[in-house]
Amino acid sequence: MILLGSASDYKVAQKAVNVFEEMNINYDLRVASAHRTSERLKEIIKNETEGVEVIITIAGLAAHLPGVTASLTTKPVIAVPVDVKLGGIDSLLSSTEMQLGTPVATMGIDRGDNAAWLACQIIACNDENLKNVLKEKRFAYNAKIQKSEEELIEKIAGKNYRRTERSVVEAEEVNSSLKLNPDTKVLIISGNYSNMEVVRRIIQTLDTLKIKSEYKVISATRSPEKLESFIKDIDDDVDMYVAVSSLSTILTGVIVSHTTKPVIGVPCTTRLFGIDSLLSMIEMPPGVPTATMGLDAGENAALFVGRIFAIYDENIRNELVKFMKTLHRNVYYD
Ligand code: RP5
Repeated sequence: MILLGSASDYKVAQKAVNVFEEMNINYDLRVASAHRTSERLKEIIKNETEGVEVIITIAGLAAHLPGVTASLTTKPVIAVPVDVKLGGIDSLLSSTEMQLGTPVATMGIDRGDNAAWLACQIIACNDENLKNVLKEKRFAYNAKIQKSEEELIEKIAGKNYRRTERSVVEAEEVNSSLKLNPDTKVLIISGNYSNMEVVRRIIQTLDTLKIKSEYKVISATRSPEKLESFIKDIDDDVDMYVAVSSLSTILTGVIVSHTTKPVIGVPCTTRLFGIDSLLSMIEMPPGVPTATMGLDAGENAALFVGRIFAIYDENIRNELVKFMKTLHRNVYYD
């Protein structure tokens, strides 16, 4: 289901609609503002989302639509911040920086297309056919980019343009030597050891939800071949990834570029209050979404993973509901 805070957000929603039409995925579209029509929103989420697998919320300004929606459901909620004022940064921050218990996977500003791509990746977790279609689409991007390069060069037609010679460098045999436990469903990758506290909180929350995970520490800049070969080796064996990264989050970019499985990203605070990692993780080009959580929000990343599994797995749904009840008790002291 695609939810808009206002009909004026349709220009962004249209991008999601186009992807669903291309991918042949059924969708519903509603307009309900979290502030102006809160009862209507509650009515839709509570009574009209049975059978819906993923909810995409699209809103600008103080965008509380994603968070309020996430508080009313255990389904995965994706947010698309809309550029209405401040270049959309207001709505980006109000979508990502969610409180513990209500995870929202946020896309780049106006990236309605990526919200639909992520929704497809989530649905594909339980749909082999869609999994294959997503892989085909990935190859189609190669052809598209190659064609655009040719057109561009033709257009430049500069007399000093020289294409560099192709010289084949023998690739070094890379053996990642990293293996996964056979029952691992979620792979957590951290770029360094400084963010291990966040990793610990992800693992602990996944354990509570009874979801098997394991973690590896691999740097995307210091051991790029190792990371690439590892992802290629194990991609068919995991359902999804959680990537923990700080500074320029090359790690998430690399993982996303080698898989069509959902990648949930946790930007961490090292410098600049973490704004560098948040923005470099979230602002992905069309077709390669990173489901970005709030800064250092390890638990919410695990809960978002839980929401994806809960679509098809009743046991995990029950664990998720149990976890939420404990949280509510802590908040209300009852
Ligand atoms: C938000 O306020 C909406 O999601 C929209 O992006 C923005 C402006 O809404 P309108 O005044 O155009 O209805 O709630």
